[in-house]
Amino acid sequence: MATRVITFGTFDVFHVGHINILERCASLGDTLIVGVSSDDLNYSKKSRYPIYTQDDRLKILQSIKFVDEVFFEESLEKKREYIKFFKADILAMGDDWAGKFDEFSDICKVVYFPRTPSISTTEIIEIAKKI
Ligand code: C2G
Repeated sequence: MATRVITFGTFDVFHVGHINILERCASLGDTLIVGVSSDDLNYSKKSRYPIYTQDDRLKILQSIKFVDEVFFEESLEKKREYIKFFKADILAMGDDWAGKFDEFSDICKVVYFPRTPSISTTEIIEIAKKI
């Protein structure tokens, strides 16, 4: 049976670290589903909105060849619901989240990949501010 992989993220100011994690996630199965954190979810976590709107972030993700399905992640509390709704066999995330989603290993396999070093949205924003 086809293996369905799910991952979550904001994917703001899209960069190669994002491509690398999506490529790795996709390599685990046949279908990659991406939960894109909504603008409101980001605001509730960080007290600021992402640079790119949720619609633009969704559109970018939809256009990536490794990605098959996208949806807005509206709440961090709904991961279990999303995993079930999208019938995911595997939840995969970068290792900045290592251990954080182990609670879902009763309904799917949980995998963490190493982050791509030396690149992040925060760093790009800081560099852009200085220019
Ligand atoms: N990532 C990576 N390497 C980088 C930067 C990011 O592998 N240099 C990965 C992260 O580990 C994550 C994904 O890219 O798996 C998306 O990163 P963020 O947009 O920062 O997502 P985040 O805010 O961590 O997700 O439910 C989780 C939330 O949606 C938040």
